[in-house]
Amino acid sequence: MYQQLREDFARDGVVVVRGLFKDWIEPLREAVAYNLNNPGPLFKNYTPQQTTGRFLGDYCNWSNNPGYSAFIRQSPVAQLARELMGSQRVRIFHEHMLVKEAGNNKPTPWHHDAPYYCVKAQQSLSLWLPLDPVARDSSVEFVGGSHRWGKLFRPRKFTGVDYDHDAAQLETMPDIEGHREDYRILGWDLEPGDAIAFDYLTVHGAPGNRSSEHSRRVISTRWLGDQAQYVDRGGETSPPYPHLSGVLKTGDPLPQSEFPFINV
Ligand SMILES: O=C(O)CCC(=O)C(=O)O
Repeated sequence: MYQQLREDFARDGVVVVRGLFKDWIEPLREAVAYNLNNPGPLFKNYTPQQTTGRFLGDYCNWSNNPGYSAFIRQSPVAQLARELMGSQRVRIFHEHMLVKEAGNNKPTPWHHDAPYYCVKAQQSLSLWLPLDPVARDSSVEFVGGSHRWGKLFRPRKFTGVDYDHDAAQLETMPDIEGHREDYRILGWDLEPGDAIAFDYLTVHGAPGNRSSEHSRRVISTRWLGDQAQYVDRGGETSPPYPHLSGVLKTGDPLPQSEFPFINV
């Protein structure tokens, strides 16, 4: 089952996985409802000016949210991540809830995730798992093969503003939206149970939620393979891990207590 997916993932840096998570949709909907009712310390409204059609996010709550924990430890996600990354072992970095309410008109800017993170890894994978049907024109989309560009672009907040520090003087993301025809853009219609796996280096973005009827509720879980090292990015990271900064230095192994390997 995994061989074709693994080849596609290696070539494109992104792959759609159909139907694997059907049994996890109801439990994850409950887990997201719990999260929205009990926001974590890092909860964000990326659309503070809006009262409807908001874009809400939260992350790093999985160990306090039984539904997220069960998904991470008991669903097929860890095995899928290991197979696609081709690693011996698989560890959780964090989960990220991303809810775009009906009628949301806020695109998620084109970006890739690696430069936001306090981690460097050869093997990485995020699984973007929608809990509602998502039409192609409301779905996250990717530049096929961009994980192999050999570039790191300056992080941009989901509010659309660039990070104010840039210790590494990273490149600015090209204007992909303005030149879509120059890129191999991949995206899919998704039903609950489907998911998209992508490398931390793969460039991606998302339009607003064009559905006027339902939210686009998503859980992205972020995974790492055998070798993953802490990186001091010289300033803000997303997620922030203030308790690790100053304790770990670039090149240190990640602590198992915070980013455990998951049995598969
Ligand atoms: O859901 C979105 O709008 C963006 C998702 C994303 O950037 C991610 O999961 O890394």
